[in-house]
Amino acid sequence: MTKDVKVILTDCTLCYHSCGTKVTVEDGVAVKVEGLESHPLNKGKLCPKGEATLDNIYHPDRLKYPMKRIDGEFERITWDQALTEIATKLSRLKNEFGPSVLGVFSGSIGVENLEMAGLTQRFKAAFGSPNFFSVESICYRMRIRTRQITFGKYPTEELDSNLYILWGHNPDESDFPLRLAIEENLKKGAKIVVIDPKRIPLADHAEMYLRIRPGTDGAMALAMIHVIINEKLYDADFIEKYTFGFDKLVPHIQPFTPEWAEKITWVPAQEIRKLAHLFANTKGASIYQGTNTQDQTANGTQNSRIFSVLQVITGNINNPGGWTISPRLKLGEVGMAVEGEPLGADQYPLFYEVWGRKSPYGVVTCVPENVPEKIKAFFVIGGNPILSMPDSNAFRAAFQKLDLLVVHDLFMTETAELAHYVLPACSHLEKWGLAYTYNVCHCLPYLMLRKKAIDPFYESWSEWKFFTELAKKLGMGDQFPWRSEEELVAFELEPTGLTFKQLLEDKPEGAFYQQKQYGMKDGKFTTPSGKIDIYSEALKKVGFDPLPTYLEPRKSPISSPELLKKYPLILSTGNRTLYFTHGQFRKISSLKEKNPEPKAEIGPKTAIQYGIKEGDDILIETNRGVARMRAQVEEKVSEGVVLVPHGWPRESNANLLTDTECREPIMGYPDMKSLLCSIRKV
Ligand SMILES: Nc1nc2c(c(=O)[nH]1)N[C@H]1C(S)=C(S)[C@@H](COP(=O)(O)OP(=O)(O)OC[C@H]3O[C@@H](n4cnc5c(=O)[nH]c(N)nc54)[C@H](O)[C@@H]3O)O[C@H]1N2
Ligand SMILES: Nc1nc2c(c(=O)[nH]1)N[C@H]1C(S)=C(S)[C@@H](COP(=O)(O)OP(=O)(O)OC[C@H]3O[C@@H](n4cnc5c(=O)[nH]c(N)nc54)[C@H](O)[C@@H]3O)O[C@H]1N2
Ligand code: SF4
Ligand SMILES: [Mo]
Repeated sequence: MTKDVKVILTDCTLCYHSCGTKVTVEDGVAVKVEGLESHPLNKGKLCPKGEATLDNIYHPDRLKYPMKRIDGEFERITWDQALTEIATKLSRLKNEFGPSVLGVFSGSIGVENLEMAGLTQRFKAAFGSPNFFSVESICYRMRIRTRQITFGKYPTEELDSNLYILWGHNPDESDFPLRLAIEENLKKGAKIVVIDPKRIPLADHAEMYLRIRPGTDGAMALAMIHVIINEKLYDADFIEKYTFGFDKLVPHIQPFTPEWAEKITWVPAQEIRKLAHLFANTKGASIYQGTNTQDQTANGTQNSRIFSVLQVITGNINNPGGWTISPRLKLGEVGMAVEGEPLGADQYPLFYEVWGRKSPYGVVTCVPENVPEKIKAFFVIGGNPILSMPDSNAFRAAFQKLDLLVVHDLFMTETAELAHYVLPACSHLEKWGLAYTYNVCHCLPYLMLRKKAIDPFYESWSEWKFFTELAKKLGMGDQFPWRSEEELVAFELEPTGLTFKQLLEDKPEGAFYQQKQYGMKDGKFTTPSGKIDIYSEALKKVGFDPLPTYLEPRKSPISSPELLKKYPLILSTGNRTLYFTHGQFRKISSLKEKNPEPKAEIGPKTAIQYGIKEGDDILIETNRGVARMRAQVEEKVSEGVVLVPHGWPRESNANLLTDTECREPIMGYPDMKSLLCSIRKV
């Protein structure tokens, strides 16, 4: 008999980049996943994770059935039993304590997974709770917010540039599409600068490599502004036409000299001057701010402000290779508004609201301290907060106090192990969705249908099916009106003018939904001043400096000399590896072989000082806890600094070392990049 063979064009969601793929399906079984040549991000290539897609999708450890934890053991139950019991418990909690006792969390796979994030958010709103959390309150949203405050809109760096300032960003590990683009642009004469405590591979191609002390990037960037202003390297015409507050910036910046910055950052003043010249004299230059590196430190919001001001005063806005404001993609809104404010909104008002524009996100670092008083039930949809959120012990203790913890995932994660109910989720090949590369991926306005290529694995359900069926049990089925996943996606597409059918039949490979435009058009910005706010009333209103400033990390050689006696080394956590996404894929042998163990990287002198050799098992300790890893002694790593990866299980979990209470003051992000630690051989 001949086989039924189909080739389906869709995207990869094994990390947030959403590369284009071709999936070959034979008699209902996916047998091959390749890169899609016509896709503008990955141009036919796949990273090792993407190549291992089928090992993940068909992994024997995938969750097959709904399960309930009874006396510490998981037992298989039916979906109907799970949903009935969850609904009964939720209703009881709501009657007794009100709807905001429910908190929901969606993970990093959800940021660009519109259906997952949207439906999770919708569910809590239909239930009546404002408490939606996601990785957005530890990653990336801070920069979106800050750029919105500054520009009214959200400009992003492009894939192509004339000067790539890799500021705490290592594309070889974390940004496959950008790495491919840099390769091409290097051939055309593009330049690179690397600012990093580790000499990353691209430093070998760089004009300059600056070895910075973690957490001090803001100080260096301020000194660059100092040089650009005082040596008159700025774009006076651009500043005059499009900005507000430059006159206030000039006196404000005077104390922040390169010599001041050298003492703080360990980067020589002369190098800072040189970089300021290179940056100001290159048209089409961009700062590629580490995707979370600059957020997860005490100066996070201000770092994003300083980078914005650097782009602005050099006129690197809306020009090819600079930061560009993409056309906004309007989609049908799956999320819903709800009364009340999420946890953290009062403490971190700018994260929640700016100029009356509210965001649905609560501040996740506030969760542990509010369980069980305010939060008694919690849903985790596509995330693993026990490994990924700061201070795992605090999250674990909090989750153990919940009346109800529900996890919807493909695998039994460390978070799922604590759950009352674990529910099997469909992978991206088993459900319909909408893929877009807009937010994270360097302003490429590209849209594609994420296609259901194969049937769901055993009894796994999509987010649409799970929330729709649970809503029915709770008597709020009318709030989930879509009768199928396809209908939901068609609803999302409505405002774009593209239809489901068009994307399926005419544009299976995806399409640019709008063309990018350079230039300043009418030159108006949707800020209160109508210009780009170098001086920000929005920041002033909530009690912070309206001009860019620097705040030393709370745990550092300068700000906490007492703590330094016990913890003399600087700790930065969460450097990415190409082979894993956060806590995922540790069971896929082709990937695990490439990166078999968690490695703490230290410089050779630091190793000698602590009597540690390459390959030794070591303990890393902070004031919050201890983690065990293998020592990797590397000349590439700055002395006095310890770099550890996150996402490893059990005793190697880097978030045993981090702290929910060590928060950035404006938006509440945890410090994961500039802590203090000690190390010792086991
Ligand atoms: N393969 C893979 N790709 C991923 C992910 C993944 O888990 N796996 N995760 C995705 C997600 S959600 C995110 S947020 C991004 C993260 O992306 P990024 O935040 O850009 O992380 P990295 O690319 O690992 O780069 C971090 C670099 O910053 C350096 N660094 C550490 N501390 C500091 C500091 O204080 N200052 C400076 N200047 N440099 C510092 C490190 O040495 C490292 O080279 O990656 C995304 N891509
Ligand atoms: N110390 C330290 N910690 C960090 C960081 C750091 O730099 N340092 N980085 C942080 C950052 S930037 C981020 S974004 C977070 C990420 O944090 P998380 O998003 O919590 O991390 P993941 O391990 O990727 O969890 C995603 C889960 O979703 C599941 N999943 C995959 N696809 C689907 C699906 O379609 N449906 C459902 N329901 N589930 C699915 C996967 O199996 C996996 O268990 O980690 C953070 N943690
Ligand atoms: S970078 Fe790799 S894992 Fe991420 S979407 Fe592309 S192929 Fe998939
Ligand atoms: Mo992230």
